[in-house]
Amino acid sequence: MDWTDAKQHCESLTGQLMVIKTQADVDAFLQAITAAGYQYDRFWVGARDQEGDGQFTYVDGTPLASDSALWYPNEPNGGDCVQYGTYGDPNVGFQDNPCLGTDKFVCEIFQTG
Ligand SMILES: [Ca+2]
Ligand SMILES: [Ca+2]
Repeated sequence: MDWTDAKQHCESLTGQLMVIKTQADVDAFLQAITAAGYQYDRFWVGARDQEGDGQFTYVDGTPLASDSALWYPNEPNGGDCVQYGTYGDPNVGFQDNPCLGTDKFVCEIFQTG
């Protein structure tokens, strides 16, 4: 799915497109994709800069700083929707890419009780 379809799919499941803010979030993401059999892949995450180039916002409304240490080297560099993953080398991080690309994604599902 593209970024928008992925976001809506997660919302239809009473969740949200994965939000990664901390190293603990990164660890949970890597654990989830490894458990699902993925490696060296990239996944849409719940952040984009719809409001203006370089002003990234998570789907929960909080900002994603363009100088966050979670960005891959030399990113962001002009894309609009954020992916997180590995890119064929040991590094992992955010990349901004065209929103209409088709890619995997991880939903966070909210639970009560
Ligand atoms: Ca952009
Ligand atoms: Ca980019």
